[in-house]
Amino acid sequence: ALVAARRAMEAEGRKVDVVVSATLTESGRTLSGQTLEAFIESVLCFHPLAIGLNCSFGADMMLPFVEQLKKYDTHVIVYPNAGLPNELGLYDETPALMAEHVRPMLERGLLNIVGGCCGTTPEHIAELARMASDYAPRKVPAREPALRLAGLEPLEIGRNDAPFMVVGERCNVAGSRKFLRLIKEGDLDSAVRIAAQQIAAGAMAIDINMDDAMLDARQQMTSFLRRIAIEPEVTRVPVMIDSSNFEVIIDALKCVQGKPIVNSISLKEGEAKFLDHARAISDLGAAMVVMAFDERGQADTYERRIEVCGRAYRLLTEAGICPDDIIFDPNVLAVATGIEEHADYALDFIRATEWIKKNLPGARVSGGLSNLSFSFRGNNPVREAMHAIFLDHAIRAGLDMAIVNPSTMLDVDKIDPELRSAIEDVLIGKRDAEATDRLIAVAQRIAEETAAKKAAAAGAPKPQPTAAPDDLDSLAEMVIKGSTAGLEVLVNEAVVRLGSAMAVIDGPLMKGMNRVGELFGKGIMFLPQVVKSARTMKNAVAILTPQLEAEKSSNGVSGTGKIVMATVKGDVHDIGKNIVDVIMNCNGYDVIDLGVMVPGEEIVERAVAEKADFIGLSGLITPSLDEMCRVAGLMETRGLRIPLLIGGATTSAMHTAV
Ligand code: THG
Repeated sequence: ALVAARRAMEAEGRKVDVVVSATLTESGRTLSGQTLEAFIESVLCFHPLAIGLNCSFGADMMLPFVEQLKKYDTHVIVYPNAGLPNELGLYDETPALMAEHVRPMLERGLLNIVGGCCGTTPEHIAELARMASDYAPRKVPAREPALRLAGLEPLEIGRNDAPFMVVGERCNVAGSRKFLRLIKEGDLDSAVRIAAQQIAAGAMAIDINMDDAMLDARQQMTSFLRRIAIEPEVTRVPVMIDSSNFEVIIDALKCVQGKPIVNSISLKEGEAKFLDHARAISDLGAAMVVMAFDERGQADTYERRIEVCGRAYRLLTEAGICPDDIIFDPNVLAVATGIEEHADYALDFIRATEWIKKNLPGARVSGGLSNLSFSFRGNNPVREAMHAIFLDHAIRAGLDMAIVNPSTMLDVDKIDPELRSAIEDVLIGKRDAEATDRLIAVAQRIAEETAAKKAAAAGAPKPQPTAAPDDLDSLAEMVIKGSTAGLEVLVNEAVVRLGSAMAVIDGPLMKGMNRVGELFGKGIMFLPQVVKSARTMKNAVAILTPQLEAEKSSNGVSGTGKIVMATVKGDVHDIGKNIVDVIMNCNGYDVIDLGVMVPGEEIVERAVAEKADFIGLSGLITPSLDEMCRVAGLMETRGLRIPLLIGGATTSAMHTAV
């Protein structure tokens, strides 16, 4: 109604004041279940002339609720019934009696506007007016800045005494296989239970994400929000609407009663779109997460993080967005990936948090915690310990909230000291390859212990020692271990034994890589080790290259394959693509990497110009899946009949096939 009123005023070119009034039931809540305070937080951002109470149970019972209105920076209006109706539906309070019930509110200076609702007559109003003229109107107070949200109950974040905000991550089809399955099966009851469990485990809000290639996210998001709206245990807390698709966000905002957070917007498509989105969210009464992305991509250093957040803050505040409703997310990225450029990710996030809190007044800082430990997927004890230690440091730097799995939050002091020191070293200490190796070693030990415990519990036999390896096995083993000492000797011996360089690649080297894939799949090996293995592979291929070239020219096989790769337009994620780049290179491919946010036309043009053997498209967010389809269409239009490789977190065999 408030949005409609504003639009009607815009259409008519007239402005009239709007007053918002609530009726409370005996429970002290609105009919739709909100507490008075939650209701006020949900409508305050529309800046009505006054907010208050009408009708309800008579002036004498209203006083404690009117007291609750004291702290809000809006005018307060109260127009009660002439008491509760009697059995005949008539109101018995005389003008004098009703006025006496209102008097305490006037004495305490709680009112700006007073009047009467059911059962009142012109005489009641005249009596109230006479009495009100003896008292001063309420002074509208200034409010301490804080991020204020609401479900059925209010939530305040960012003041000194406000708690750190835990946002549950599990109602995310991209972040939980179980939740995805339940949504796909239409089992909303069980999906709602996941939300309830997170809240029981300490979540103060829940992140909801329905972005999946094979789901209608707009429909799933609205169905789920409507479903939880009738679960008081869930809808008690504010929601965080998580989508890369702005249409999903707008649809979602239309079915949320309280004051939610939108997750997220960014500058990746330029200032105009960013501000349009921010205004639309603000118009619908929500706070917003601003990711540290811009036209150049994802901010992944300290300098880039503060540059992008500082610029976004200036643009938003100039556009009239209240700083209290701005939440920056300076990108929690995976550490210990084995890639040197990632070493400072955790520390730089923490430093950026500190900078934002100091330099961008009013703004809050949030992060998606579980991203941090993606290299240790499958090893939950290590992941959970990393999360706890990171949070501990980030909160001290001013982090206000994080998207986490609330049921696995650990107390830092209970973490194994060796593990803790290895993690601290990776996050904020030495941050070098050695630190990563040490953490991997500890992680491996923990994974093995867990596996052994499981096996013991299942009564499985211990693995048998393997037979003594020959040289070819040693070569495969080096790939698995990612070591390079003595590689050249082994590679050259293998060429002699197998008769060609190609046979060495197809034989022991690929055997090693396949085993790496298997171990990674089982969660026994982690990303940093895979990257190391890929490097061993690359070195081995480099040793073999002269011989390979000679073999090729002698048997007339065409040159090494050439691939044109890009993260598609609309998306800035490229960590996966860069890893694929390394691996393709290691396998002897010529990789032309066009970077991020690349328009389809440019990708196809370049592939034609380079006579590429295939195209690789990458993207993490769900809209990228549509963009990949569009690029495939462009290839068809150009008559480009080369294979297309699709990669990214939200891709699936199904989407690729379709
Ligand atoms: N910033 C903002 N929003 C975000 C993120 C962020 N939303 C999504 C994501 N990042 C935060 N949410 C998750 C949810 C789950 C996991 C990681 C981040 C996760 N899941 C396990 C996995 O994939 O290994 C569990 C899988 C399963 O149970 O099936 O790690 O950074 N603003």
